[in-house]
Amino acid sequence: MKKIIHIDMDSFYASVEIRDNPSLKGRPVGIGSPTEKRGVLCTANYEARKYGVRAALPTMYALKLCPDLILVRPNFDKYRVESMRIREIFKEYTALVEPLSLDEAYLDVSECQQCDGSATLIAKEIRDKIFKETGLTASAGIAPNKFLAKIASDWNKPNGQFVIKPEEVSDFVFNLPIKKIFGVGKVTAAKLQSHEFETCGDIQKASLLELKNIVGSFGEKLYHYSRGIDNREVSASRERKSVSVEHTFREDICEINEVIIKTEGVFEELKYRLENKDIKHDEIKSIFIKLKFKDFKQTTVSDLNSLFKLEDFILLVKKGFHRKEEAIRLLGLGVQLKTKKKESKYQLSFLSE
Ligand code: TTP
Ligand code: MG
Repeated sequence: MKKIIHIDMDSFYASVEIRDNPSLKGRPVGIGSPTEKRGVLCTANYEARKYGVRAALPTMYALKLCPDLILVRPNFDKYRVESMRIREIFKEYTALVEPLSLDEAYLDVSECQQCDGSATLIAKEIRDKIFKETGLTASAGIAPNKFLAKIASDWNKPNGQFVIKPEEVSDFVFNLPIKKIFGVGKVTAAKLQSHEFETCGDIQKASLLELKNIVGSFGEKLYHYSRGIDNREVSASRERKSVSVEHTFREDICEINEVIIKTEGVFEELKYRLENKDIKHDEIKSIFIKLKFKDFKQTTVSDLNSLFKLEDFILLVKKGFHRKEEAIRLLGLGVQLKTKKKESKYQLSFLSE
């Protein structure tokens, strides 16, 4: 049985800005670009969230919800520095650290001897150290696998932690709403709800085949997650090959101009995602787009000569759209990353001769 900790910083970008400008404390703060640039928010502090302000919301709309919102431009270099500091703390406990973004990571502490081997105490100690060294708060989830640890870190947020012991897993998942499962967005949730699946307990009653018929290949993960099973390892050196953002629309879009407007929004999100994963533009090999048409057929377009620019994405989107001239239900934008060259065995043996 493994001991996995998932750590996630609280309202990360906003907390860094408030720490550095204490006059913002206690006031609603959003991090994002100004309204005139069609900006969207990267995040908001918990004061702003009371008004419904949250990440990915257009800034203009956020200001309508909360007219007193203080807008601060993101400063990614600062967030990177803090991210490095927290990763150094994680490494004091285990080498098995898998960062998911600047502000979150999985830690496998199964072999860690500190705190008498108690993952609960290790998580508490890590959160205390983070606060002492950075002045920022973090939340943690402690569980026998990644799937449960990630859900648990959200359970007592902000500045809290939650433990799911192995013997508590089956009770915990039984009442867990399907929306808490990573990968179940609005569309998948609606499909499952139309079959009266609301909780993991409901899903446990379905066969694997039944789930596959409803949600396709995701059915297999759903089958296992709903039982609290997840055998994924915490991998310290996973190399990412691509990053993408996809949007499924509530209603199919048939106008190319409307598709272009949507492209702008998805592009903004992709930009944030790359920043958050600390991926620089010179690590990008190529860009691509994906369209799914109303008949669920899909097409992808990529061009090695395209650059990471909105205009280039729009050109690819137009090309894909004209392949079928049909309404689309999903738009995805992404980048392929250059692979890091591994030291070849040949070179090593040459050096040792
Ligand atoms: P999150 O951990 O999802 O959010 P958060 O840390 O701001 O708030 P909390 O964990 O307390 O709920 O994301 C971490 C950072 O990533 C966030 O501070 C800003 C950035 N981000 C974006 O830029 N765009 C987004 O859509 C999201 C969700 C996050
Ligand atoms: Mg966070």
